Amino acid sequence: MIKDLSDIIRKHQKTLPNIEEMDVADKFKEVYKETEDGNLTIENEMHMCTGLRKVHMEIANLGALDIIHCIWYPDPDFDLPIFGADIVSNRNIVTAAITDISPVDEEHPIYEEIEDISRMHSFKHNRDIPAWGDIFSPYCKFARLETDEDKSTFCKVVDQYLDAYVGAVWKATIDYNRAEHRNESQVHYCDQQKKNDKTRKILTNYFGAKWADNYINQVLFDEP
Ligand code: BLA
Repeated sequence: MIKDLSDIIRKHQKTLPNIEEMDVADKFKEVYKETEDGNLTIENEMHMCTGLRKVHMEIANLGALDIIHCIWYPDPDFDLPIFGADIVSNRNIVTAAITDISPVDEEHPIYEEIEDISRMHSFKHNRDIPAWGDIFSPYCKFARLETDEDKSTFCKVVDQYLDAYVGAVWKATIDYNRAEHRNESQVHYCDQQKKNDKTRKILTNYFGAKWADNYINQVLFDEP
């Protein structure tokens, strides 16, 4: 599942306008640690392109957990929402699979497109979005995936959301009028994501509070 999803994300990444690799600070690019729970690894890939300030995918293996975290953060000068996905798999059971195209402004034409995609796909075990998740759109998918069918459906949703999203990136033009507002919304998105205690807890458990704090603020949810 992790392999399938990272392949899908990379496939779309390649089609972004003027995509180029970004430097990741050495201390965060590849993190390895040996523990009683086995070897921990975190790998980060970052790109930027016209319209997006940061195209980030992280693949982590922390004890029994396999994780993909992916956020495509727009440049606030462009009229674009935020793409995000997070998959947490515990020994082959995907306990959390979430993907969304999250708004940073009042409206965006992409929502007509993803409303249709969203309606076509459903899961056996939807999960409740936590209180901090008011940043997500009505088309946010959040489920526990137990069957191969559900896993395949989730991959399709990510594939189709990214297809729509890449289309929106190509169409996006610079417009400064709402840039300040979109900037604030993106800061709010990051602030809310930082309220997810589950991310902080696992990183703190393995790497300590200071490292976790730096990693969350500088790598996962850095502000524009
Ligand atoms: C949940 N995220 C989780 C969980 C863990 C992590 C362990 C709990 C799994 C579960 O409830 O079954 C951990 N996620 C991580 C870690 C990293 C990570 C350690 O990416 C990186 C090293 N989280 C995101 C993004 C979204 C997101 C981009 O990083 C959404 C676009 C959402 N993760 C998200 C949500 C939950 C979650 C909504 C459920 C939280 C809850 O139920 O309280």
